[in-house]
Amino acid sequence: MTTMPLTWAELAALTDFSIDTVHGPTNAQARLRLFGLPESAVRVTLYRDNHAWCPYCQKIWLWLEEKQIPYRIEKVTMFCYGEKENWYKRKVPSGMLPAVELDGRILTESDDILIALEQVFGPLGAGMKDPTMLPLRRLERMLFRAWCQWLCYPASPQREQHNHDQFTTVVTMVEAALASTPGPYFLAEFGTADVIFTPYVERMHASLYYYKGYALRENPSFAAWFDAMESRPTYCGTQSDFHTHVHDLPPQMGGCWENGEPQMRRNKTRVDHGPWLGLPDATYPEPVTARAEALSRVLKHRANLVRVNPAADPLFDEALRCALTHLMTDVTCVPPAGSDHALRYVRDRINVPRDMSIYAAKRLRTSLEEIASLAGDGQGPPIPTQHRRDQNPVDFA
Ligand SMILES: N[C@@H](CCC(=O)N[C@@H](CS)C(=O)NCC(=O)O)C(=O)O
Repeated sequence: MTTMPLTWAELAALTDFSIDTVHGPTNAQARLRLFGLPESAVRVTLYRDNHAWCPYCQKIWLWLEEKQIPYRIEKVTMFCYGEKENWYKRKVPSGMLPAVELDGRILTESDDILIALEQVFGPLGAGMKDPTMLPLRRLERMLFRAWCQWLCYPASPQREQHNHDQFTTVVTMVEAALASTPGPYFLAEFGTADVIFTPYVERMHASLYYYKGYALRENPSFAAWFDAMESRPTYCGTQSDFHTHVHDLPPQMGGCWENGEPQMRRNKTRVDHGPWLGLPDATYPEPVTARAEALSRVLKHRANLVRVNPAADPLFDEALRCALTHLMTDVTCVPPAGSDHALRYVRDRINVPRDMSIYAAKRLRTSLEEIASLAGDGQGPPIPTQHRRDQNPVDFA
């Protein structure tokens, strides 16, 4: 017997997921954040990328969320994804992100932005210029350089080993810094030091797992730090997943180089094809709302998803309903022949946290893959590595 997928109306009846984007938990969809205050309290506008991917933007974003400073968000396209908006180029001629407008004054450069915000709103734990911060800021840059050196250049086997050793030497220094304080954070209390390490440590974790077979989170002090960060709803609201990072990094970094080792190959297969639940990109318990969130986000963008998909609209519409039926009910319905590519096209283009949170994305990727596998093993068009115009935000405006 063939099971029919639910209709769109039946699917819509299965989710009442909603969050208060303005006053509720940290989220990538908000255009305004008030934390219970009136709109008249807003003195800050954060200009950040549409994809909620830019690491320097994440730094400012997380800081504002932790300090609960009311702010507006204006989203701008990064060069890799599409055309930079003219209104933004008039404000910031370089087009670089992030920028902040503070009481009408435009600020750029994430470190300078943090310093200016601290002057007005006070520091978050130890401030940017605190003597305890300066060695940590230098250490973060050292780790960043060792990571780039390993990830972003092709290397002979000897050079690869050298780059690995250089990176793990700096990791040992970071481990020592983390272990030297009483709690899991970089200083005695959570603060700006943790915010500064967050964006690139998250990207290192993802990229080294996938391109080098190296698990940053298996270092004990890093493990405790990641666990502590994941206990903060602010961080979880900004957190991306391995799949998003590893495919967003190559155009941004000018290339990421695989080392071809067996562990690397296993990790790569896992990130690209699943299972996604259980990957170490998130280890906190799955929220009970994950599936309902994924469904509600697809419903919101359903017409655009169908329009941009390379497959014929009616075919993809039915296949997508099969995947969503599986997502919500665990019932398996066979999608139309030829829809395997179309479902995997979406599986590969869910962007965390832009589209949905990490567990919602894991659930949706799982159902898309499960249903696609019933139609065949056809993959979607490859994810580009020179740009990500396949993620152009104008398609979802
Ligand atoms: N030093 C700057 C670096 C900012 C930066 O490199 N931003 C990148 C994004 S991560 C950018 O805006 N690139 C232009 C673009 O991609 O459109 C800072 O700390 O703010």
